[in-house]
Amino acid sequence: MSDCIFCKIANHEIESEYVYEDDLVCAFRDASPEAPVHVLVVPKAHYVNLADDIPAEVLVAMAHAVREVAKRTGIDKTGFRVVSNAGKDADQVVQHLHVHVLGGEFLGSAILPEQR
Ligand code: DGP
Repeated sequence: MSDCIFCKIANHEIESEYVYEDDLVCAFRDASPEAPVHVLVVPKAHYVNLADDIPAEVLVAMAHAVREVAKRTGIDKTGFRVVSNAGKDADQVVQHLHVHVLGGEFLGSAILPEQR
């Protein structure tokens, strides 16, 4: 989509701090980190969120990218959280499918950082 910021980052029209990339997905540091490690994994093709009809190969690539991000940022052993906001009630701000990978400190049991 021409006016989508994550399409532009995923296709290098706008550069970002990339952590991982392959043919289907890329991962880059969140601009407003909520944890010492906060990386977004996004597909290169445009989907709005997980309520969309996402091809299985894209979902597999995203899961693989999460594992790579965890390894490359050193949180694979200490633990991490994966969150994907979908739609209004989840307060999804960027309308391009993405998962947040959060870690690098104890995150507690609350899902939302402001509840910690
Ligand atoms: P949400 O749609 O609420 O799941 O969160 C969107 C996240 O995207 C939020 O944590 C901030 C991040 N973000 C928004 N714009 C940019 C950007 O231009 N670059 C980067 N790296 N992150 C962004």
